[in-house]
Amino acid sequence: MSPVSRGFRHFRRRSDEEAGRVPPGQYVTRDFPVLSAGPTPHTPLEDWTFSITQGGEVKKSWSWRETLALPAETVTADVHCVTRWSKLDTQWRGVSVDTLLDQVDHDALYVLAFCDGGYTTNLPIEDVTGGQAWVAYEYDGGPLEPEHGGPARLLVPHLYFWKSAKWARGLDLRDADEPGFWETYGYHMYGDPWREQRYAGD
Ligand SMILES: Nc1nc2c(c(=O)[nH]1)N[C@H]1C(S)=C(S)[C@@H](COP(=O)(O)O)O[C@H]1N2
Ligand SMILES: [Mo]
Repeated sequence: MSPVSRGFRHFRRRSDEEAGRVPPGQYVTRDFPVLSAGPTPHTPLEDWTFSITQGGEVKKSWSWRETLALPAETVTADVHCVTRWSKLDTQWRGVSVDTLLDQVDHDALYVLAFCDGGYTTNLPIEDVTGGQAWVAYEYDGGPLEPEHGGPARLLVPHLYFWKSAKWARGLDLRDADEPGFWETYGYHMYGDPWREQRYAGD
């Protein structure tokens, strides 16, 4: 077989594989677009904490050093933005949300992630536990860049990427599912890319 058709077969195989990994209405990009609703915050690491809160009370809080000292995981995941780009095989390192919530006694059903800059997003507890969500502080083997949410962001790759809150500073435990920033503006409360839950009513 000629090198040309071998190259073609290789291309076909990869696009077939990608097709099964790309949710409906999405296209694959190799860029890493920046989508931020406001300016990039620059909180000094000595002032940074990640907190689990409930009813206005801090139940547990980790400094930057304490966060780095927690067991870390390397994660490879596909991410899907509601503006229709998907990025395959993104590589992250961070702390599983399980590791954080294991240190807190609670029976909450939802969390509202909160961030420097005021962004929030709501998630069911079921979707941030069971090895599905991380507080990520490395991307592609280096520190997470400020534009992409550094020093640390939430990573919840099985939901649309707006749920992966950048500059995350904590999770507020909730009994009820209350909309966050984009959800208040009509984005879907849950945001499953495979069911195209882009906007309320999808
Ligand atoms: N704090 C904060 N987190 C955020 C956003 C934001 O505006 N502020 N945008 C969300 C949206 S809509 C997307 S698609 C991703 C974009 O992440 P990126 O800029 O690293 O691509 O971050 C999400 N997390
Ligand atoms: Mo987005």
